[in-house]
Amino acid sequence: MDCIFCKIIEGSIPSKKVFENERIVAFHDIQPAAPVHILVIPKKHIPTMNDVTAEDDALIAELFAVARQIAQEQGIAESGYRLVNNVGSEGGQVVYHLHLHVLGGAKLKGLN
Ligand code: IU
Repeated sequence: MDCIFCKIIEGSIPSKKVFENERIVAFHDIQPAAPVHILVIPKKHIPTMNDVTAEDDALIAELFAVARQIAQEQGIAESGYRLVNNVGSEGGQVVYHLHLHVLGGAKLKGLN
């Protein structure tokens, strides 16, 4: 499959993984936009949030649970952080494999 995140999941493209189980992988973003910038992705290839179905409810809940755990492990849970999911071209999505950005470690600008 011609998907960069699927290749990261299978290990043919290296990444700095911080979490992995049977369903989810998390790794450091290669171009961090904040002191902490980790991507949390399902192993299932879902292109965008628009492609999520009710069948994925448990998976999406787990994605958020893993993001919460990572924020705690990275020491940004108490100070605060941002979870971002870009959807489609006007949403700024570049990689068409569903991912949650976990951003923190500094006062984040924008959106408020
Ligand atoms: P977006 O939400 O699709 O715009 O975010 C894609 C992110 O994936 C972006 O922050 C990139 O820096 C990041 N990324 C990566 O970590 N490793 C890669 O090989 C590629 C993109 I391509």
